Amino acid sequence: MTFKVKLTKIQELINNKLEDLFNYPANIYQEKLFDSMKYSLNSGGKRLRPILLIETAKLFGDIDSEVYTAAIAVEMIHTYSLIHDDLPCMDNDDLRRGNPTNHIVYGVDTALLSGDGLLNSSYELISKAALNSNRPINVLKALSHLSMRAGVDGMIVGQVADIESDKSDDNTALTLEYINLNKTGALIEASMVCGALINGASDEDIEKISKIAFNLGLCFQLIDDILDIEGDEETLGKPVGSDEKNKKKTYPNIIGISEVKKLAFDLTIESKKLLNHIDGDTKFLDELFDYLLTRKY
Ligand code: GRG
Repeated sequence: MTFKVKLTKIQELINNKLEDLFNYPANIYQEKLFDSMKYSLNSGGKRLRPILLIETAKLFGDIDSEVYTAAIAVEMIHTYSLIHDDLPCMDNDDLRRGNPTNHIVYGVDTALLSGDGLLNSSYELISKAALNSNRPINVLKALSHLSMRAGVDGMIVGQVADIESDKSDDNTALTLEYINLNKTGALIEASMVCGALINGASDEDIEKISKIAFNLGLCFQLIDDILDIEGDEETLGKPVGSDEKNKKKTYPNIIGISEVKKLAFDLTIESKKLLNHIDGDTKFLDELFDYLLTRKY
């Protein structure tokens, strides 16, 4: 099976699992909330984080229901972060994946609450999976790691640093690295590490996976910055040039676009080398890292 076929298959599997969420009988208030949550969950993301979680878990064991649950939960957290990131008090974006953003369709109040709903439901799903698991400690370790990386020691502090740095004249590469490692890298790291934790990887392997994933997270943000300059609006599903318009501090602004491309390439090579030191079939992840380096959206 080619990489592209395998990628599509796993994306379809994740999409099916996401479509099964929030379909239970709802009262009239939940109905609007669930519609809003489902609107953003099922609007065509690449599903990178759940794919990373599942494929990392595969390196250390079989894929049982706990792995799928954590994968779905990570995508729910990612979706919440995008809904909140698009709000008028944050980036104030009208388009995401080619569709109107959640608050444009459902209003700012519902969009805010549907993000909150997705975040809480993600933790509810994983904690219930732990209660029903024959390896509850592994699942709880994953929950603990994920909540740390998605929270005030990860994604949220990355967002705060981003907002604060926009208000200041601090534009050092070091500040930008802190922002990107936390805002974007933390959830990517958590995805891979949670897959490894659930399947009982050793501390040594967890450390390697964490390093690989942080590299990948940084590279992912660099490519995002490049696409905001050189990307195609239709393919991206959002306007290009928004970093420039919003006077964002980005790597291309600080070190120039050709240096950014070189850095992204080097980070990918480094991740692939580290991946080589993990036992198990790493072929798909290796190809995924190449795909992420050359992605167009
Ligand atoms: C708590 C009020 C409040 C807000 C939270 C934490 C946060 C807002 C935002 C940070 C998350 C964020 C938008 C990070 C940027 C990462 C990024 C490049 C996202 C796009 O990821 P893709 O390309 O998206 O994987 P798809 O569309 O494929 O799912």
